[in-house]
Amino acid sequence: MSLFSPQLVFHLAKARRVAVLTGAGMSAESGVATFRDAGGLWEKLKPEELANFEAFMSNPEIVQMWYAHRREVLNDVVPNPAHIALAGFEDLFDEFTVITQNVDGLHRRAGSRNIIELHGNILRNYCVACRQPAVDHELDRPAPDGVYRCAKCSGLIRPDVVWFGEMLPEGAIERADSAARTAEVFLSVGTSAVVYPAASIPITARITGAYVAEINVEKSAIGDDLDEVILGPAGVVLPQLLEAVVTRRAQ
Ligand code: BJW
Ligand code: ZN
Repeated sequence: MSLFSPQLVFHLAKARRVAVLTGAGMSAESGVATFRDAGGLWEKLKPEELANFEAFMSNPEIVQMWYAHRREVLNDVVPNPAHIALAGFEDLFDEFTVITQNVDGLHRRAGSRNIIELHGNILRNYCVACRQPAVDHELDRPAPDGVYRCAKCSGLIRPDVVWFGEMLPEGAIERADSAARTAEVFLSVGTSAVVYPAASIPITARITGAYVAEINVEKSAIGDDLDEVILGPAGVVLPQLLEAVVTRRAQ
């Protein structure tokens, strides 16, 4: 039996503009830990307490170490079938936008081109004092006090990600909002949909007329407000959905 409805395949087969919001569940099958699931990155620490600027300033070495560890994990992982299927979807529509909350860069590595990174990218770093981007070798050699510092001004180096209470990158939410408003079909994949403004994007798409489906191993906080909830791993559902749409188009 099919995991998704014939309506979803029908809408995707005739759509010209499609957008997708992705979250940590998208990269779970690559071996990247999610935030809020059991065994996730924040099982023991409350996200709102760890991922903020004040936490970084009071404990820079711990926060830097945590991000350095996550960058190392990324060296050893590859995009999974869910990322690859989304990259394949891009060729089917006039406009296909991947709006991601993920900071891992796996969509680009899988071949997606039209990507909006709402929460930044963990592979970029910059100095909190002079705002200059840090070059990789500055992160290879920690300072004697165990903290990564800027080679130019000795300011603290932080990842170019968005913490709680911080603004999203310039223009990112506007571009995402516009993709949601013009989309005929919108997919919300692997996100718990508890962090805003990202969680409001599928709702915007639905209010402005898109058919909105969620793909998740369990229903998210916004699942009840969408047209369809597909329960299953993204790496299984998305390749099947892509195949169904390509087949339907060929008929
Ligand atoms: C699978 C699977 C498989 C597992 N297949 N699925 C409106 C209302 C209330 C509060 C606010 C509001 N607007 C703003 C706020 C405040 C705040 C906020 O949202 N707070 C809430 C907690 C209530 N938002 C902000 O502060 C944002 N900034 C902002 O609004 O700026 C304007 C402003 C400035 C100043 C004052 C006021 C306003 C910024 C939010 C930044 C979030 N940053 C983080 C950290 C990034 C860096 C890092 O990576 O370390 O982003 S938090 C963390 O959560 C990360 C994620 O991108 C984000 C979302 O998590 P995600 O992706 O959904 O992961 P999980 O783990 O929660 O869920 C995984 C899902 O996958 C689960 O559902 C699984 O079931 C599923 N899954 N395996 C499919 N194989
Ligand atoms: Zn500096």
